[in-house]
Amino acid sequence: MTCTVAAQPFDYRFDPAHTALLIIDMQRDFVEPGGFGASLGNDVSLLQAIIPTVQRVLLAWRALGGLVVHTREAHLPDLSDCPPAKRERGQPSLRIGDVGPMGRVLIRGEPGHAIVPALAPVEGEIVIDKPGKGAFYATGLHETLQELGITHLIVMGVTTEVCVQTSMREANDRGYECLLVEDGTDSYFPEFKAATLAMIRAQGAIVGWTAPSALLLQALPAPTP
Ligand code: TIU
Repeated sequence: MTCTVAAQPFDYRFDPAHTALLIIDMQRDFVEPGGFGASLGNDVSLLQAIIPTVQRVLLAWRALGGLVVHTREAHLPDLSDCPPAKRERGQPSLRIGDVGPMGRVLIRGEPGHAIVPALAPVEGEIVIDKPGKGAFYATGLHETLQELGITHLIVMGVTTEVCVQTSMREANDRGYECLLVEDGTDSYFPEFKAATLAMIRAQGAIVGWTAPSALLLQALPAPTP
C-alpha cells in the first residue's frame, strides 16, 4: 500500500509496512523544568507544547500497527560512554551526570531520562538509548531497521536542529527516505527550527521532506477493525 503526503518540497510516498515512526528524545530531561535542557539555560515550554501533536500521530500510527522507535539521549551511570568534551563544554548549571531535581542529568534510569508519560513506549515498540545526538551513532539502530525491512522514517521529537536534524542526516546517508513532521518537532530557538525545516527540504529534499501532522494524518489509511 502506498500513502502520499502533500509534503514539501514535493509529495512524500511511503508504505506503512516499511516505515517506522521515529520519535526523538521526548524525555523529561528536555521538556520539563529542572532537566538537561533547562540546565543549558533554555525555556522548555516551547518543547512541551508539541506533546499533544506527537501523541496524536503516535496513536494514529499505533492504530495502524506501524513500527514505533523511541530514542532517549542517555549515558551509562559511570559516564564511560560520554566523551569528556560533551560533559565539559560550556557553562551549564548542571553537567551530565550531576544530581538535579530529576535525578542525575541524562543518565539511564534516572527520572529525567524517562519519556514523558503521554508518549511512553508500549510493549512491542523499540526504545534506543543513544550516547550522541544522532540516533544511529553507537546504537545498532540501522541493523535493527534493516532486519525489519524499514526503508522510510517519519520523524518527530526534540530538538529540531540538534538531535532530530542529526538523526535525519544520519538516516539519509544510510538510504532512508525521511519525513519530518513540522508541528511534531520543536527547538528552544524558533529561528533554528525554521532554518532546519528549510535546510532539510532544500535542493530537492536533500535531507528529506517536511509536512504538517494534519497532512500526514490525512494520508494514513483507516485502521482495519
Ligand atoms: N535531544 C537533543 O536535541 N539534545 C540536545 O542536547 N538538544 C539541545 O538542543 N541542546
